[in-house]
Amino acid sequence: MSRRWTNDLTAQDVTPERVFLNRRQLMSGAGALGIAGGLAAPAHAQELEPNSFEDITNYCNFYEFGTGKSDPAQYAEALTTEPWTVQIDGLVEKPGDYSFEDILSQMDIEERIYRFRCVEAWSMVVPWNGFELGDLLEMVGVKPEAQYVAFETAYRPDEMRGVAYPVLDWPYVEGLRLDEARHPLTLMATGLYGKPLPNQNGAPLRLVVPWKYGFKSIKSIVRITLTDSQPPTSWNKANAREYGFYSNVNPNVDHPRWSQATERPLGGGLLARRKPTLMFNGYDEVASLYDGMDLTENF
Ligand SMILES: Nc1nc2c(c(=O)[nH]1)N[C@H]1C(S)=C(S)[C@@H](COP(=O)(O)O)O[C@H]1N2
Ligand SMILES: [Mo]
Repeated sequence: MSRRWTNDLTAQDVTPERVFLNRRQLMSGAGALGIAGGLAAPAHAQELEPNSFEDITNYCNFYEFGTGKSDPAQYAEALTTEPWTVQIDGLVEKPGDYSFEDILSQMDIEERIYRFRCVEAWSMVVPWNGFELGDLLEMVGVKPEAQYVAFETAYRPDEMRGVAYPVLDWPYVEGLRLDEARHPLTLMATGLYGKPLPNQNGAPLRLVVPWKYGFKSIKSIVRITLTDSQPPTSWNKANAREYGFYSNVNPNVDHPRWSQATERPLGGGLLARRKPTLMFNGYDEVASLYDGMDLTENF
């Protein structure tokens, strides 16, 4: 398959792996409940202080393993990722249960260095390994009536201690419009920093949509369904006022509880200055997908 997209970022731009990992390893007393998110975000989340590095760095989540800051790193080990099967169904020509190995053998794995921006205001640059979701959709054959792609995370009470708590409506679900899903930037990630995905980052297969906020990147995917209607998404179900279906990075639209105009790059030191957040996280090539849409209404 030919390359349809080229990195503009290089190894020099990458957030050091140590910083990436420390997001979760650092412990902190500040409550993180609901920060994916922000179901019950503490009021100070809007003004992350330079000294609360732990707050910033641990805001990334895998709530199936708990809402505590160190929970995913501590408990995601329990997830069995081999064997792994992805059910692909709905409006496709070749529905079925596809083994992860089978998918891998048919896809082109490449490295993509992407900017990643979380709704809580921090940002980083992550080298992912993966394949284009568009290639997978091509493999299974999308029927003409399909307009959206729905994703579902594994739901395994025996392995996921966090699903015992109704913090979200399990299983975690996400969705994309079909044109967003087919865009060459949209990646199914299988690794990061040159290694297979750690469980806490969504092994063995997770979504990465670099022009959208981090919570769109659904982890440990077991089902992909092509539909003709807009699928539900976990954070929208939890708090529709704060999290819309589109979730495009948009400095012009404030989150109800904080501005989204700036971000704090991780790895620039604890006192790293905030910088302006770019529309679509700087990925201007997706702007045409939203021509004629009111992005304040469709946030
Ligand atoms: N299944 C599932 N996927 C999820 C989440 C989750 O809780 N469960 N959290 C989301 C949020 S809020 C973020 S910011 C990203 C974090 O990804 P990372 O930890 O690999 O950086 O995963 C997203 N995907
Ligand atoms: Mo998040």
